[in-house]
Amino acid sequence: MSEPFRNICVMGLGYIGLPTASLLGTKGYKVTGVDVSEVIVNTINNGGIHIVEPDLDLLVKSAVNSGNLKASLKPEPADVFIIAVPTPFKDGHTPDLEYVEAATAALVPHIKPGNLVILESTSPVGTTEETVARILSEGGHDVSKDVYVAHCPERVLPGRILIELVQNDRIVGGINAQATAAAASFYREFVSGQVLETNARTAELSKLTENSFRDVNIAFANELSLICDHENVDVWELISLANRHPRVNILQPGPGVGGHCIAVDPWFIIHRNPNESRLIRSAREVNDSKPHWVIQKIKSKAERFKYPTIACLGLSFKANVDDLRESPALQIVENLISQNIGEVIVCEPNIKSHPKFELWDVHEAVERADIIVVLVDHTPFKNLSASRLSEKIVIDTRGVIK
Ligand code: SAJ
Repeated sequence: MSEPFRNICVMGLGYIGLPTASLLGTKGYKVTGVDVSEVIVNTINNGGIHIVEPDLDLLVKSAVNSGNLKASLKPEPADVFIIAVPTPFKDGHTPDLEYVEAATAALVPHIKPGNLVILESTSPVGTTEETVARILSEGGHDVSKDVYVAHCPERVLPGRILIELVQNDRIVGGINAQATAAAASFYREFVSGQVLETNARTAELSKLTENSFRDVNIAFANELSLICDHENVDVWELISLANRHPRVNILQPGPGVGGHCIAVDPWFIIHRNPNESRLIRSAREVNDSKPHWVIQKIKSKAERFKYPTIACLGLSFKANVDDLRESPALQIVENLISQNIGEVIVCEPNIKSHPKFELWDVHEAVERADIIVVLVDHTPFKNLSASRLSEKIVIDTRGVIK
C-alpha cells in the first residue's frame, strides 16, 4: 500500500471503538466514528462520552474540538475502516455475527481499491475471511489484491484502555500476506508495543485463547474457593501461600466471571470444537455456577433471620468500573430480590442511578444490614474493617474485608 493512512472510519463507538477513534483523532488522523445510536453520536459530537473509562472524556473532547473526530450514523470514505462492533452469542452459546455482518455491508459502497479493512471485534476462527472478506467480495471488491482485509484483535483491559491501546503488543493477521503487511504498517504508526504478524485465523484464535486462558485460571481459583469452604480453610490465605512457590501464580476467586469478553469468548472456541475443548467448557461451567453457589450461601445465612436486610456491595462485573454487562454481582442481586428472602439493598459507587434499584451509600447500607455480601472489590469497600462489621454476617466473595 503506497498511500499514507490519513482518513479512518471506525464502525462502532463502544468500549473499543470510541477509545480507538479518539486516540487516532488526537494523533492527527481524520476520523469518522460510526454508531447506530443517535444518542451516542450526538453525545460524542458534543464532546461527551457515554461510558466510564479513565481519561476518555478528555481524549474525546480534545479529538472532537480539534475537528479530527466526528461521529456519524453513516460511514464515509476512508483509507482504513476499523470494525469494532459487539460479537455476542445467541441461545445455545452460538456466536452472533449479525453486527459484524451489518457493519461490513454498510462499508461496501464506500470502499475503494487500496483501502484497508480491519476487524477488531473478537470473533470465531474464520470470521475475517468467511464473513468480512466474503461480504466485501460479494459487494464487488477484489479482496485478493485491491482491498486489504485483516484481523487485529483488541486486547485492552477495561479501566486501562487508553494506556493499553498504545502500549500492548498487537497481533495482526491478514487474509493474505499483503493484507497482513498493510495492517501491520498501520498499527506501527501509533502502537508503541510490538506489532506481531500472522494470518487471520491465528490472530482470531489467539484472542480467544488469551481470554480462555484467563477463564480457565479463574475457574481454578473459584474451584479452590469451594474446596476451601468445605475444608474450612481461608482461600485467600491459601492462595497467597501457594503463590510463594516460584512457579505458581493462582488468580483470585470471586462471585463468578463477568464482562463481555471472558465469559463469552471461550464459547467461540467450544462452539466450533466441541469435542476438543473439554477443559475450556468445564472452566466455563465452574465459573458460571459460582453465582448460584453464592446465592445458596446467602440463603443459608438468611435462614436464621425472619426477614434480614442484605446489603450487596457492588454491581459491576469487576472492580472500579461502571460496566454491568454479564455481571455476576448483578445476577446475584436480581436473584435475591426475586426470591424475596429479605430486604436487599445495593451499593454501586461507580454509577449514579439504576433503573431497578435504589443505590445506597456504603456506610448507610452497612449500618442497616444484617448480612453484608461483598460482590465487587471496589476501592471504597477496602476501607471497611472487620472489627466494624463484627456484629454482622459477612459473606466476602472477593476477600476484601481484612
Ligand atoms: N476475575 C476474577 N478473578 C481474577 C481476575 C478476574 O474473578 O483473578 C473476574 C473479574 O472480576 C471479572 C472477570 O473475571 O468478572 C473478567 O475480568 P478481567 O479483569 O480478567 O478481564 P476483562 O474482561 O476486563 O478484560 C479481558 C482481558 N483479557 C485478558 O486479561 C486475557 C483484556 O485484555 C481483553 O482485552 C478483554 O478481556 C476483552 O476485551 O476481550
